[in-house]
Amino acid sequence: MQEVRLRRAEVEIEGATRMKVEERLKRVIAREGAAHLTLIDPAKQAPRVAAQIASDVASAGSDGIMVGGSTRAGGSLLDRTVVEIKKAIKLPVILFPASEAGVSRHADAIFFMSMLNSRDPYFITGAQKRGAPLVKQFKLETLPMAYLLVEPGQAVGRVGKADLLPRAKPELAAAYALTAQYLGMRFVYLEAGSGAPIPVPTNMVRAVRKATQATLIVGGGIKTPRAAVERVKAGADVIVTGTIVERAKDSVAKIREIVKAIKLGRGA
Ligand code: 1GP
Repeated sequence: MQEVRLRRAEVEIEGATRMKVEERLKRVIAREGAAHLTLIDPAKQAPRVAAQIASDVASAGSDGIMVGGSTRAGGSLLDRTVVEIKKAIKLPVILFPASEAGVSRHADAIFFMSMLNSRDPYFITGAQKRGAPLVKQFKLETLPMAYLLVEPGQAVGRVGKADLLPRAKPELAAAYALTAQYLGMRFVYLEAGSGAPIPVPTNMVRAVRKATQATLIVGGGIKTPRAAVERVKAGADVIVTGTIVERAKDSVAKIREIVKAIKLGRGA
């Protein structure tokens, strides 16, 4: 009897670890009101340090790790970073590629993303076309995502040649998000750019939420629980932070505060 029960538990655990990343994220959002993802750029620290950061933010309640974000984040450094992070934590590791070089076989999933408001087709379908065969070969779970750059856009806005969404034009963001939904994308990411002095405006988040059913991700310049919770209240499903863990000494405490605020924040 005892043995049967044990075996059933093992099967359940195995089933849970096999759960798709998209399903896992959706369950967190449904259960806790919002999810938090931490962005780690492999170009900014050694793989072991990245793994330590991942383990710290996991203990602070972050729901997953995004790996990527800069054009230098590829090749063996990317692979080693993903491997070390996977060894350190059980949370899903999702690729966040800046180009076709950002694909690693060791990740759990990839944001298969298109910068819809780029002026350069390379960032809309070009890099995707180059990376897609590898994504298939590595059997990566794909999370189709519209990546929309909002003013000020920072480095990624410049590199991606984005026609930045003006902060005063929430209806334009909503139109892009609807376009994404009609194209079959299930995720929309409103991005102010890493290190942005101001995050995406809340009325823009609200307009996009109203227009679509997509899982709505918001990031760039979110440094405080208040900034995070305001965006969750406006309709964000996922809050992304990156710079905090690179800069702040008390980054774990900061992440913990942000996570706590957004998990309690929706509808409060
Ligand atoms: C960048 O939105 C993310 O893609 C994170 O931004 O580094 O400003 O937290 P920060």
